Amino acid sequence: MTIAEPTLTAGGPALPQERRLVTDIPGPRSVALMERKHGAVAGGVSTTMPVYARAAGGGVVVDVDGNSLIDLGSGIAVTGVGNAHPRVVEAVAAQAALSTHTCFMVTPYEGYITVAEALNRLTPGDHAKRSALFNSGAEAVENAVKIARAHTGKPAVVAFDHAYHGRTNLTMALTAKSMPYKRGFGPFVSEVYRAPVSYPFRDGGMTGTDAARAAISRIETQIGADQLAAVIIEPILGEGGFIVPAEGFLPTLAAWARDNGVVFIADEVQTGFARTGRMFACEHEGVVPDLITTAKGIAGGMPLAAVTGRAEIMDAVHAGGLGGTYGGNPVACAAALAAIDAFENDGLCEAAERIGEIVTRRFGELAASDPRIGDVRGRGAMIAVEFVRPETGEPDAELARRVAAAAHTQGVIVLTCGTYGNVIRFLPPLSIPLELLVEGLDIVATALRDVHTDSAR
Ligand code: PLZ
Repeated sequence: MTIAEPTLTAGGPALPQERRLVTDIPGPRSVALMERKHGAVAGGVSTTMPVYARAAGGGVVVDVDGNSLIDLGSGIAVTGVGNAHPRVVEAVAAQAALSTHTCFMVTPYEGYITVAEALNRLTPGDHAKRSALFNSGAEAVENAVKIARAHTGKPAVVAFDHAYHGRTNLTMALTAKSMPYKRGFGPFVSEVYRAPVSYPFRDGGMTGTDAARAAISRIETQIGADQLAAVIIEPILGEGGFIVPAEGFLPTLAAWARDNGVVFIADEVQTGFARTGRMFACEHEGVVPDLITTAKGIAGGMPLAAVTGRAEIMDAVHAGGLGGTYGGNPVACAAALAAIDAFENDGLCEAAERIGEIVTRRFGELAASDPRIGDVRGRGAMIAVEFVRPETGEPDAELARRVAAAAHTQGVIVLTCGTYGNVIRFLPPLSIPLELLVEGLDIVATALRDVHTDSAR
């Protein structure tokens, strides 16, 4: 079988925005690649779908067999501007033709500074800021902790129940969930402590301020503010299940941190860059973090990450104390500038809000008649559905897994998440055509209905 080449436009693949299945999922070429993977790639690196991508753009991923799949995952919240966005592709090509790497620590270049300026301008708060660039979310988080320690001279860091901050040694310690992220990989670093978070669906409707007071009490009794460099929190806890803390939780925690000389770090790696309908999720409650970590959406799919924060905190580190060979690579910076331009000027916050309304309405209506849907929550283009056993309210991970698997075979890329694995999350590209979004949601809803009828339980 021959597969039609995608038409190449000025910058990227102009793919028909449709779901089109021409083979079973996975098709024969994907099956063959999966066999090669088993022989060549470390077994610890697993894939959500057994389908190999060839091209992607708008709201679709086209696989090696020519199937066009609806993308409700954005490569885990990365391609907010759309995959292979034409202006990103153009910027990448132009920069790559000039230089692919010189190392900012050796012979620096303007793009890095322009990205830092953009981040200083766009992140919450109008105080003086500085930024430093890295390669991945985990690396940004590690550096935020280093900076907070250098500034405060204190050792301890608090992370929260259900948190996800990465897979490196320090960030594994910050991440809450053992399987698959931590099990067997210890020992972990010391001076990382965990506090309870507000989880409205599972904490009996505690108010945000009460939940924050409980966390603060834990911190004060078990650590002490005089030992604590930083608290780090995702404004919406992503991998943990798209948990939106009750109103008041984040502002109360941020105010306590400010009053106690503790650096408040917002990990916006997943929530950042228009994903939640605002440029940053902290804005929904007017929270101004001292430091903010970003990655994922920042560069339209190129690896780039950043720590941005108060100038006096960022500048506490001695010269040469921050860096890395590739951090702020010029091609990644060029991609980021094109992506940031799209986030600011292409109405992507509004697009995220529209997506959120559609997903919330669809699953909110279903929830009214389907008691297996315990909760529908999130903001903007970051909405999740939490599945439960109706009799007990216990998490139903098997249902989430089966619904996702059924959607996958129908050509819809959808991801699960959650500490208990019982959450399906929707993270479409903000540029997805809305008809395609609706079709994808229909398929997930049908999968849910059918799992019901053929369920042995
Ligand atoms: N902080 C809030 O969501 C990455 C992880 C997928 P990296 N989330 C996706 C997986 O299974 O590895 C993430 C995040 C938040 C930090 C990170 C880490 O970002 O770019 O994956 O290092």
